[in-house]
Amino acid sequence: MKKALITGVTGQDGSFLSEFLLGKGYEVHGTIRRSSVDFRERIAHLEGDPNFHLHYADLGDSLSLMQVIGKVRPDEIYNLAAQSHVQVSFDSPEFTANVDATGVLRVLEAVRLCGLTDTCHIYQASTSELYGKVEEVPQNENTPFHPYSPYAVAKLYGHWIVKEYREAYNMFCCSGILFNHESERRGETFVTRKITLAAARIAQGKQDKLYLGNLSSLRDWGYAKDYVECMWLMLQNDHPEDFVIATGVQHSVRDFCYYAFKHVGIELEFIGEGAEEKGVIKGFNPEFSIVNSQLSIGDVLIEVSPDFFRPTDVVNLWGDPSKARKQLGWNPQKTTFEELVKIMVESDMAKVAVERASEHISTNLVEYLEKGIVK
Ligand code: NAP
Ligand code: G4F
Repeated sequence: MKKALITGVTGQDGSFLSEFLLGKGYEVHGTIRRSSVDFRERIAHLEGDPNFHLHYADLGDSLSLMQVIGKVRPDEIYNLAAQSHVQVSFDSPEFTANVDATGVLRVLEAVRLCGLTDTCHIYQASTSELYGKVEEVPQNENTPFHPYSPYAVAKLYGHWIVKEYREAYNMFCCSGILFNHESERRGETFVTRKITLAAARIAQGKQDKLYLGNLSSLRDWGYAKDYVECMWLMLQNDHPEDFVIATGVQHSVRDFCYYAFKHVGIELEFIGEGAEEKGVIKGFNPEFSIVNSQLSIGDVLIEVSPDFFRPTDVVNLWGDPSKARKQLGWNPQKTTFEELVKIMVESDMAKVAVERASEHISTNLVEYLEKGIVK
């Protein structure tokens, strides 16, 4: 039975990759960090699987990495752990560098020091943010990098140190240059999930407005569940090579809003420009039952807030996945943009409905307790 170690197993990609590898018959090991609150929501359903094991380790702590890698002796390592939020990297640049740059070095060195140089295949989570202030559109494996945030600069070190260890020590280590990939498990402060949650809350009367930053920013958004397959394919390849993983289709943040609200039955139009731009209700689709009866045509649902502008913003990411399609046989269009938005919106509509139901139950319970109906 093959053994895989996933750093960052509690994250969006770590949870999908765990499911994928368990489905392929792997023994899956994941690293977790101690937290004062429950942080294992995304992998809770896997705990109890006899082939799924968790270990404490931190990318800032070489000894913990040596311990887990030495104990598990994995055939494959997927280094997904990172401070992954670009805007947060401006507030915590040193922490981001320690985890996203030096952390990669610690993983590689731990593999070497544990005597696994010749046997262990390593996947590094590189990013389209490396293209940053883009020098070419669309971007492929040969496009020059121009990182444009503390996050991207740290990830660039991770990318190059992987290449260095591949060449210096002949290790099977490679980087997937992944463009944005989203899902119903995406962190709630990334723009897509922020939008789908807001659309669900607004439709169900739990939120009035959505405040966003740059609406014109362009991204190549794919479905995380499809992308983890490509990580695995890269480690089954004959040679360690880097690949761009993307859909090849580009949309703006504004488009994402339009389609997310469309999937709850609200047609939006955008009026005004720059910081004055607003997303306004143009109409309703009668096929959807909107719980929020307070909404009317002309209501402003989206406004721009400078709080979400970045000191430097990456505004034109568009990937060319031709190499992955040809060499790995991977299908970049398995889930289309509209399907992705629909998956996310439907999941958030259900989540908000459950929250509303539990609020309703607890409100009634308080009332019944007060009236002595329930003791
Ligand atoms: P995510 O949901 O933010 O998950 C990040 C994971 O890293 C979490 O499990 C987190 O653990 C862990 N982590 C953070 N700091 C750590 C540390 N010091 N030591 C050990 N673990 C640590 O990110 P994701 O979207 O799944 O992305 C996975 C990887 O792909 C990241 O490296 C990200 O930078 C990269 N990437 C993502 C995208 C994308 O669009 N999603 C695109 C390109 C590249 P806690 O749960 O304990 O915080
Ligand atoms: O959703 P985002 O925060 O993702 P970003 O910055 O592209 O980073 C994600 O994708 C990278 C791959 O390219 C990963 F490496 C990284 O780990 C992460 O997963 O922002 C997307 C765009 C940006 O241009 C941002 O300025 O949306 C714009 N945006 C507009 N309003 C907003 C908002 N972003 C966020 N998070 N919140 C807003 O209110």
